[in-house]
Amino acid sequence: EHIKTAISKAALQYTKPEGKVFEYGTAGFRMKADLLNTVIFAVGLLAGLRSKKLSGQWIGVMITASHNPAEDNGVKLVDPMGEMLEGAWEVYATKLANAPLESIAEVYEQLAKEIEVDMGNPARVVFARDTRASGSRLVGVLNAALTATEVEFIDFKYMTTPQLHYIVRCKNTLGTQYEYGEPSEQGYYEKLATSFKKVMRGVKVQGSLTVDCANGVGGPKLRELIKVLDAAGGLDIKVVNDDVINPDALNFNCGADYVKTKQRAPPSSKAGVLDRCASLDGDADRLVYYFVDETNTFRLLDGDRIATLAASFIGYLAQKAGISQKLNIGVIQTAYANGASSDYIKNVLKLPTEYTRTGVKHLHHAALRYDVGVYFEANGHGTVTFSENAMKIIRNTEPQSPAQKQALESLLALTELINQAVGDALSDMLLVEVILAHKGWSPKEWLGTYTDLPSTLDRVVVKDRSIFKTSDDDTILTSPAGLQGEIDTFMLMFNKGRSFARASGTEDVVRVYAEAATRGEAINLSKAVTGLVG
Ligand code: 16G
Ligand code: ZN
Repeated sequence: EHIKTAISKAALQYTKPEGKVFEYGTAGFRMKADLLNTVIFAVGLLAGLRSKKLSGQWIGVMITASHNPAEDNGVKLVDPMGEMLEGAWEVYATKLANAPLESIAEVYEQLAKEIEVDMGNPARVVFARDTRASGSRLVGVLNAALTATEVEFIDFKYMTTPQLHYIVRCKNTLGTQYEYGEPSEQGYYEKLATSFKKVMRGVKVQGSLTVDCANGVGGPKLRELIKVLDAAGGLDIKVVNDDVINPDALNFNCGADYVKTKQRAPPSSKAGVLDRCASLDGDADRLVYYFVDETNTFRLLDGDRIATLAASFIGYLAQKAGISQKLNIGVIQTAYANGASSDYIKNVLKLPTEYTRTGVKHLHHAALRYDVGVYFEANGHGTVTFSENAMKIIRNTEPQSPAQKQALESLLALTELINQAVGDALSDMLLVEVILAHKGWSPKEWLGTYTDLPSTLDRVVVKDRSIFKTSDDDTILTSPAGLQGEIDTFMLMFNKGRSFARASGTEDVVRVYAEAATRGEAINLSKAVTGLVG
């Protein structure tokens, strides 16, 4: 009862924005930062409940709005294994966030009953934030909620989103056979650096890598990582766009989202022809590579490219290690993946590939069904997961030759280099560097593995986007009735034509993707489908 009083008292310090309905979406809650106080408070309450429900396991709270503009902010919860919050709990988060402050303590109590939380259990929460100016105020609110509900917590200050996911997983596996690492920022860097050095044995990185950090938290963290890497394997990283002092610089004219959606390098880029470049997003969970070719044309190497590169290398190592028959390797994509990448995976890599709905949690979930699940969204968010079975095979196979031994060791080191909890731009970057070094490839050879189909992505403003409902993998509109048939008819009119429309989960628009054999055809297909939707 005194907790209820404490909740009420703390909650009433804040004001709920009038008439606003909050929803825990694909990326948690995200909006203009000045609207977030009561939402963060609700998330703090829920984090404690989630931890109690899971017998006191550590739950993470990350305060970030990723690639969104500097004046936005957001919050998401991290489950014990470093995964996104379980789907059913998104509904509870939404419920608490919309509860009137006067009755939030009752809603909290009711919810605890409804989901049968043993309130006698301990509750433990770790949290961190990106570099946004609003972050410190929001941390204050989170603090108030956790204190009112007597939750044990640790403030990890500034972190990348994947670093916090890493911490959560480490905390919950400490002292078990699944120990993931030292639950500290330094532990994170050391894990990456140690495994990087192992896989780099005998090879050297060619040329330097310029990394655009979106003027976000990835900048200072990458600098820390570089110290620990200590130029291992000859890796020479030039850090650019790492201004975290000027609050408006974040994600402005730079970063992975800018590069992917604008299909160009940040205007500030000084990279020369064939220079290897990469961009992180504002919280460093997305990564894309790019370069300018001899004709001065911008060339993007997006999430599809990272997926194919990773899958091909892991497949190659598995073969060399003599375990490819025992490991089922799969590649998970979304419908936004370029058709040429899916064809390459099927026909050249000869690996199974499947589409899931957009949103990392869907891909991650599907990836876990394979021994090795490689998943990336085209926008650069992704990672590789290894099943328990895969880990056993990699650890326990007796090598019959030095080459096989080395392949097994490399695979084992890769399982440590890769942040299996969540897509992690810093870890993915080291993975790409390792593979390019092993293959002796410049970004040009990497790009040469297959040719992307020309594609378009358009936003269509509609009256009510909620009427646009899609099948499980986003590719088929089940509502409005009849629309899909019309889209199908158009697709058939273009060579290699493929198009789909889905309601955005983050913006009030319907997105239309189209690809075809030529740019002209892709544009025409897009025009036709956009016309049907809008
Ligand atoms: C969110 C998702 C991202 C997805 C994007 C799609 C997470 C952490 N993030 O940002 O994976 O690509 O939404 O946005 O799941 P859309 O629904 O507006 O197309
Ligand atoms: Zn992000």
